[in-house]
Amino acid sequence: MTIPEHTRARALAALREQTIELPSWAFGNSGTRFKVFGTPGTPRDPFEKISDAAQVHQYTGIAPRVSLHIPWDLVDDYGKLAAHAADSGVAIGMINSNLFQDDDYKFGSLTHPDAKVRAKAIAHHAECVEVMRATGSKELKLWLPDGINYPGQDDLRDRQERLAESLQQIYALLDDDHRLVLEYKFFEPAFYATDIPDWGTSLLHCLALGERAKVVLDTGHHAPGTNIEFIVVQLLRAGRLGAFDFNSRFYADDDLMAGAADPFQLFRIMYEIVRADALKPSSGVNFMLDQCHNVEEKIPGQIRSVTNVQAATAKALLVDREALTAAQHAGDVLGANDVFMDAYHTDVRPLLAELRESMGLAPDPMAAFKASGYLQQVATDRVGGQQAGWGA
Ligand code: PSV
Ligand code: MN
Repeated sequence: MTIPEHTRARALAALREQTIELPSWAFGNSGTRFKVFGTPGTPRDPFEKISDAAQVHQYTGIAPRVSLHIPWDLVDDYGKLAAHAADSGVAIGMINSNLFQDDDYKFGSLTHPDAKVRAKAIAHHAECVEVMRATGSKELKLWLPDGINYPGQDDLRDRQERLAESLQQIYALLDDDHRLVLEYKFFEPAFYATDIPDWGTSLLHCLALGERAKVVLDTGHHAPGTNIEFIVVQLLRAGRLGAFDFNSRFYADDDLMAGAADPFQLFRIMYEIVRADALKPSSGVNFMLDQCHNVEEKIPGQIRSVTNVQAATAKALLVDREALTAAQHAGDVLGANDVFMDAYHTDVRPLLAELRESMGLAPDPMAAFKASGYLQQVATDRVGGQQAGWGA
């Protein structure tokens, strides 16, 4: 499609406002349960992870925040870490708690039958809130591995009651300008029954907590064939879509680069965002990546993911909404589908190059990053020490 001038101007303005948050853990080593492959130059501490994240922002111009995971990003002085982020041109975003790597959580964390274990898991969130205060972060993000593997292993309903009570205590720890965002995932590590398996369960708990509790939608956390954009619509209608964790899945929770497996799905999701005018930062939806780069270079992997989300957004902004509504109301099934697909099939690369140049950036972020020599530099500089991974 040739892009009409007013659509182009509107799209460019909206794209200039878009921001995408990066996960600190994407810059550390990760792998499968079979093997973790190290890469020369991988960060050894949270400071180096932030330096790498800042590279993604430097070349894309739309990734100004880095999400931390505690205790993976444990440091002595969070003020110093926030200052390092600011010096590097980025800010600290969400603080993710970790309820999945402690022996005490074998049978659950916030849902554990033993009140002492639940108290420990709640206290971990008090620590995370302190990190929020020290770094200026406004969002506490929770994902629970809690669940059971066998029917009868624990009482499904009691676990929900314990969860509701634990969440209330965590919510009470927050400052007035803090938000709690609650992620769901249909299975893994629990296989029979997960305590927050779906958006409905997360939403119910958020509604019980209060206005500042919202749902996190991780695109990899659904059964194959799930219509994710429908969930986006419902959560936006309820005013409870807090954040995305973008990534791609082929089989389960693969955590591959966003837009790699199904760029059309990403477009459909972003269309619902645009449709609800939820793109701008004031909408309260945090567009985050939650990914692992097991075999590809990490900084380029993040750049690719950011630009894939950006491209899907650009296409969503090109949908001729008037023509679409007219076709929908006229019962013109194929006409409506044409309008939708026309936007999807548009090559937005020239538009994005124009956007970047207007922001003082190189038109091709990947090429510019590669030409900078940063990867070679860190591979030479970062010798010795322990490369960061999924551990404190
Ligand atoms: C769980 O699978 C999850 O999606 C949560 O967001 C965790 O915090 C994250 O992965 C770690 O990558
Ligand atoms: Mn996630």
